[in-house]
Amino acid sequence: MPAEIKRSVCPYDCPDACGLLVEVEDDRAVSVSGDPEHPYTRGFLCAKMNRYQQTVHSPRRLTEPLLRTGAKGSGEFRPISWDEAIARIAARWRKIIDQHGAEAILPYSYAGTMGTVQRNAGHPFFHRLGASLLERTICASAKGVGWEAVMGDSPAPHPDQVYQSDLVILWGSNAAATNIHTLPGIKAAQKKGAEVWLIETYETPTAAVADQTFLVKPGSDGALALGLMHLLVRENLLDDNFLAQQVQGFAELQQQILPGYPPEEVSRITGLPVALLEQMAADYGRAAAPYIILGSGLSRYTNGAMTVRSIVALPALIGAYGKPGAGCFCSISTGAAFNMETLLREDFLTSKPRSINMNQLGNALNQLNDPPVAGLYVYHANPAAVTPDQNLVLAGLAREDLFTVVHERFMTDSARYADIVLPACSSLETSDIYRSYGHYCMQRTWPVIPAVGQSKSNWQVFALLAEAMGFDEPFFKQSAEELIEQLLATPSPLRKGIDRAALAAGKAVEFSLPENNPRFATPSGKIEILNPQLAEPLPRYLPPHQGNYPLRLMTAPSLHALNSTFYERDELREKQGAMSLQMSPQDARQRGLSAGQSIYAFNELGEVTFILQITKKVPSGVVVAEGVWWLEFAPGKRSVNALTSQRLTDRGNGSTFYDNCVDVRARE
Ligand SMILES: Nc1nc2c(c(=O)[nH]1)N[C@H]1C(S)=C(S)[C@@H](COP(=O)(O)OP(=O)(O)OC[C@H]3O[C@@H](n4cnc5c(=O)[nH]c(N)nc54)[C@H](O)[C@@H]3O)O[C@H]1N2
Ligand SMILES: Nc1nc2c(c(=O)[nH]1)N[C@H]1C(S)=C(S)[C@@H](COP(=O)(O)OP(=O)(O)OC[C@H]3O[C@@H](n4cnc5c(=O)[nH]c(N)nc54)[C@H](O)[C@@H]3O)O[C@H]1N2
Ligand code: SF4
Ligand SMILES: [Mo]
Repeated sequence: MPAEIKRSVCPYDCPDACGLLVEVEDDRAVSVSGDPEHPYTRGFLCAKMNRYQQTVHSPRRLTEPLLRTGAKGSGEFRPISWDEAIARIAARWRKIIDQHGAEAILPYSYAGTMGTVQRNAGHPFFHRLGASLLERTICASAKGVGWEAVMGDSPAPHPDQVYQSDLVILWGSNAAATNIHTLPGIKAAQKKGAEVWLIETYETPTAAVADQTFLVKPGSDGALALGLMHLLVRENLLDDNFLAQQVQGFAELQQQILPGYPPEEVSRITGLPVALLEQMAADYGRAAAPYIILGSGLSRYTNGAMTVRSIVALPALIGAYGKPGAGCFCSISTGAAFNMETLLREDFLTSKPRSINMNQLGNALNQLNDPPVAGLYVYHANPAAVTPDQNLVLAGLAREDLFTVVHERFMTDSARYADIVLPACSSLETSDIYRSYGHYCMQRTWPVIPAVGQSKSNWQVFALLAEAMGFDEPFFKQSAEELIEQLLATPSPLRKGIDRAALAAGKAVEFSLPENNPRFATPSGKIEILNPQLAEPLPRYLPPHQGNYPLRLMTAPSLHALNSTFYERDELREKQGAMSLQMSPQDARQRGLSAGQSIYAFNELGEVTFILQITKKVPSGVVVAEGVWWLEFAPGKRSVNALTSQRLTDRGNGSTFYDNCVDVRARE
């Protein structure tokens, strides 16, 4: 058969949601490239996805259901049929329900695929079952509540607006790794004369794009924002009209920031010299259209929601909100595009089951009683690697009395602990509908190749499980396509006027941008610097967690992986080199350590072996572990999350991956 080019979407948890062109020959994907007709990603892909076919047709793909034959974690299994796998799961779940009730079963999923239907396929099933609910707050929930505290439901600007900015501030965003499609707009603005700043805790690859990089002490950005506000007041750089008409509570804030955040104090907290703070405030205050692109890393701290809230309030002082190319870009929320109840089916719940925070899986598996977690069903997530407090998570997964099912494309750290492993389809083998959290497009997909081996999609597996559990609602008998049609049949203001023919042809189409009327979607209609509904009505600086170890650990994303995804690819792993810990020359010297040496980082939670990388890009007092490595490729028995804690954020119940301290020693 001659090769054919088919459209698809990158399914991964990345704001860009790139349009793909997949070259298919003899039912195999032979090459993957960017779709030049995508309105935002415009034809280029990141290095990870350029060879997506190597993931899809990897010799590591799981192709048949497996039953555990060895110890948990050993990875020893034998193949079984789908019929046997489903029958075993249903029989064991019935036993668990008889003994403990359905709440003893816990689903664990996150964002292996971002497709609306496949991502949420388990919700109706587990609601109907009465299983424990999972609070899915591992990623950016503190950022969300931080934005909402000030801006309510106000939508984010169109990401192309950056082009109109004259001062772009990448505030805790490693866009070169995690959001590369913002870079063309930023570079175009720069070419027209815009200045680009990066505010970070170490020099990430994105520093190469920035005109100035400001390295702050981890967790101190809230103080930086409040300190800049203090200086804007002092230097009389405020937009008084805007403050009077569009902002609630500036007078109250002013009373607090004048005594509370003088530059000397902010310099002590952030580590930035006073003169630099003064320069930043002056440049920011005088810019015509300053635009903040806010990453989520700085929200993954015990003060994360308050930090975001303080930063989001800053542009209000100079009237930047509402100006083209100015303001703050947090994240795009287009959830209203579909009636999600059609899919989530909360009406299937007959009681209110307990809710378990996914960041605290370790506690849940080891400490819960009445009932205990007796059954765990993991799909499109890799909790053994990505969840904090890995030692506790692995101890839980090793429990002989825990029945674990993992639906996966690869033999991940989590799959190794399963009693039954089910093979999962890749996104090229399924139908779905995608939105993005970085731009305003949606796109529909159909399978472009047949399922690899005996793999099945999330939706298909839940249909089988529903049948085996005797759920006879017609809902569970639909196909994914039928559900997509239903989602599309319900109108939504966001989808009004979209190009239906293009959507049906598999192209990405752009939503009509929400109208800002009233201007700010808050209870007062104004930007709420003072939010009377919160226990803390005004932003203030909260310090991050104070650990008993001297080095702050940055658990940052890798350029060549996406969370624990892409470790199946030898060439991408090789580009990362070894699982390393980056340290400043000064901290290495102090400990008598040298580059390339096997070292271990440790704290009260555990210890992790890394290969030491010494670099001036990391300041003293900070160490950096990029990537969430599979244990199979780790130099020791644990990976980075054995050092991260289950503590939650100040608001939003989010993860605190960046808010941990360690020390480092040479491995004897
Ligand atoms: N290549 C690649 N792309 C990815 C991912 C990946 O793993 N790899 N992950 C995907 C996912 S799930 C998400 S949520 C996003 C992640 O992207 P983001 O949501 O932006 O989050 P991070 O990249 O974790 O954090 C951004 C930056 O914040 C910095 N940072 C940490 N603490 C502080 C602080 O206190 N102050 C300041 N100013 N900066 C700080 C970190 O060093 C990091 O470079 O990216 C997605 N895209
Ligand atoms: N140290 C550290 N820890 C982190 C982070 C970090 O930056 N550093 N990032 C955190 C963040 S922001 C997030 S969002 C979480 C992400 O955590 P997860 O959502 O668990 O992300 P992944 O590690 O990418 O694992 C997704 C898995 O889903 C599988 N998969 C893909 N498609 C499908 C499918 O269609 N069906 C099924 N059944 N499986 C599929 C993939 O093979 C992959 O193993 O990790 C968090 N953990
Ligand atoms: S990971 Fe992100 S940048 Fe890379 S192809 Fe997917 S959506 Fe695009
Ligand atoms: Mo994430």
